[in-house]
Amino acid sequence: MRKVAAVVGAVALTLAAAAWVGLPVRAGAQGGGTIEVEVHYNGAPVIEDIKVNKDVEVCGKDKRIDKIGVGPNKGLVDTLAWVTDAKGPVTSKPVALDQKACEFHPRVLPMLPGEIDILNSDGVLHNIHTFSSLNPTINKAQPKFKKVMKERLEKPEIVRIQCDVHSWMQGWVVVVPNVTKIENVPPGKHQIEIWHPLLAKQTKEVDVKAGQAVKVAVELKK
Ligand SMILES: [Cu+2]
Repeated sequence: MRKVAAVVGAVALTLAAAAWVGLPVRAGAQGGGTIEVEVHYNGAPVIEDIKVNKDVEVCGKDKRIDKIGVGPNKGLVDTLAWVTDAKGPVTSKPVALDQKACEFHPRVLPMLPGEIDILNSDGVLHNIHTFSSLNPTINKAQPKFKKVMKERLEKPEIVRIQCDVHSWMQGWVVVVPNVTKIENVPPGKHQIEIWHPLLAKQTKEVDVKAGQAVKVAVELKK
């Protein structure tokens, strides 16, 4: 069970490597409490090994995709948690989604509504393709010389993203509605949502007390 440093509206990334960067912290939430979320998965990890048939020099010959990644103490990787009712400013710094060695980094990216920079660190052709219902679809080639594509995602939504050139490339951009850090939550009852791309989302009610930390342990299931 990994602790999740959270952000709201955002996040509790259990994936240590996927640091949560670029979000401004909500101002004026003094006297708030903290929510610590531990997300477990008791099933076996789901790993897919893929033979690469394209751009092998850049992508590598094999890909190992952690579809359901489980770390020490059954900590679930690629999980986000957010407070559903917190309000925050609507502006944010752009976040970056990189394509490196023909994988999305990070695989699960939280962001506030606004701008996203889609990077191509590979020097090969990628084709960004998003699947969403509230935000317009993005379906654009990103040639090898195009290092950055600036796009906008304005509506809170979970957006699946794939590359149409490399079939194994899949990621998620989670547009969250607000930016209260989970550690600056106003006292009172709040609902948090805990999400993983391939498991059933859970909702929990949390009672936050000023100056205190509430621990929430969650087990996600298929
Ligand atoms: Cu690609």
